[in-house]
Amino acid sequence: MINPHDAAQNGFSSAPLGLAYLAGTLQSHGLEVAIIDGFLAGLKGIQDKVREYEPDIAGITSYTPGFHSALEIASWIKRYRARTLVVLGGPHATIMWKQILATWPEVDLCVLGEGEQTLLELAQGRPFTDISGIAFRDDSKPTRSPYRQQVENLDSIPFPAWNLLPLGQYPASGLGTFNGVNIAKEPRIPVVFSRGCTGSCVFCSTWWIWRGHRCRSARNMADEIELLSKRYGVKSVWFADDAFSVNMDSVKELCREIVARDLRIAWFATTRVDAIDRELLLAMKEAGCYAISYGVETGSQPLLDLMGKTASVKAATDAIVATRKAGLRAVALMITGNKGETDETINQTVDFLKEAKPTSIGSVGGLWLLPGTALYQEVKRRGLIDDSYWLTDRPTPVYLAEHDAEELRRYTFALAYRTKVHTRWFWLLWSLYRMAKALQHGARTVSARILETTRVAGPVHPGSGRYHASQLRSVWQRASDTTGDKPTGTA
Ligand code: B12
Ligand code: SF4
Repeated sequence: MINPHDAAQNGFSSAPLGLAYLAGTLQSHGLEVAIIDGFLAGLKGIQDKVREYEPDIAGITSYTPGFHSALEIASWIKRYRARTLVVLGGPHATIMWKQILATWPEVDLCVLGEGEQTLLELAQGRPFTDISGIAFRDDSKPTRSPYRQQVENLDSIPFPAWNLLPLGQYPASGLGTFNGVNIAKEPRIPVVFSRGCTGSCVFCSTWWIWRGHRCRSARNMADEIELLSKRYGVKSVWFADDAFSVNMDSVKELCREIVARDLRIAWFATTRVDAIDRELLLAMKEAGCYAISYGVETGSQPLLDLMGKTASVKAATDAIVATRKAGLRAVALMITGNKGETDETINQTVDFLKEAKPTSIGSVGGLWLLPGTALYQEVKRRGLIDDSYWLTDRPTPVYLAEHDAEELRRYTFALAYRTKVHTRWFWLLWSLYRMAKALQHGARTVSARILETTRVAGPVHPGSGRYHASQLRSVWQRASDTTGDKPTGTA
């Protein structure tokens, strides 16, 4: 199982949880498996390990950003050992399987969505035609089997194969001591309590992997944390769920389990603003939670509605204020340059930030266009992009149909400094001033300085990370549609 070498976000990556889950299932059936994490090993390290293992199957994770590094590994493996079955899984393979199989012969097969059972059947040597949830070539034509039913009871999935990863080598993230844990020193390890989300925001592709929302039992989750803590000495944990607390009662029960078992961990989670209340916040704090990231996106209600985000600005304000009052850090994940964004909506967002006062802001500086999303489909229908974009290794495109790069920079600046959007003249003068200052002090550019202020400690999802000016240089073009299927789960 291979995590590509280009897997980091702002230089940070956590242990590859999805691959650990897949390996856990294979291991529990007595199959031999290894995980190679390119984040730790780099491309050369991946190649050395593949030479050492001579695998029958090489499974590679593919996100849309960084997809071409997964391909780079696939083609090297095929050149090195042609009879290794090269399998891609993860979001990009799930959505773009048709294009992938039509274009890159080095990929033998794509696994669609949840992967444990599918990969197990592949590894057990079942014929492709008997396995649901895969895409392959039938007489050189890309085809797929029926989608696989999601695992109904998440507790039935074996725990991730943590024995295959050097957990102590993963980075710590954040600052401070919580529940007796110095999070700046302890490697932060991901877990998931639930899979999927109840929402269907127009820019998000999570539905493709998980469809609806499912939750583990509190006892099963606490068992895993206990194992991580007692066997591997893990103290800092990240709940990598898309929407951690959608099932609030289950989370309360989990918190009780953590306290009752005296599991001394410090942890944080990401959730929806409408999935929190005071009682839950207090329970989370008592169980060692120190921060919550909320997918707020904007402080403009009409924009939220356009995004298909079934949450209100008021709920976001209430959630953030209550989180701070409960003594937890509140991170607001924001997106600038949404559909319908104007100076006015940015100013509304600034007002929201001033009122709610989140501890920090996570902002990507633009709205990413990811295949499979309703937004992507719309932009495609308007002829502004097409699937041939993904044949190249250009950066993930940003939605620029309504705003140019300069405007996005102004917006990002306004959010970072929580100040009203300035006129273009002010912006120009300010930029010149900063440029002169920057030249005075050496090499760093004005924009780099501005953009640094938008960073927050740790990964924030979705639509998070650092904004690169190059990502705004998206190239729109026309061509044919090669996407696998229509998104039925997105708004
Ligand atoms: C942890 C995480 C990260 C971590 C570590 C990633 C890692 N290698 O493990 C870090 C912080 C590095 C990261 C970075 C980014 N991430 Co991220 N991340 C997540 C997050 C929160 C959890 C992933 C996880 O562990 N899930 C739980 C496990 C069980 O699921 P899984 O990984 O999807 O794996 C299952 C299936 O997908 C499948 N599968 C996956 N890989 C494979 C491989 C094979 C061979 C097979 C058979 C099956 C298979 O089987 C697994 C088990 O069922 C998800 C959201 C989510 N909740 O899933 C976003 C998510 C994956 N990230 C996303 C994005 C956009 C990013 C960034 C671009 C963010 C940014 N702005 O920089 C970067 C991209 C970095 C890069 N170049 O690859 C998107 C991906 C969208 C897309 N279309 O690609 C997601 C879905 C968030 C979202 N809702 O939009 N991320
Ligand atoms: S953006 Fe967040 S709330 Fe919306 S569908 Fe994705 S995970 Fe759910």
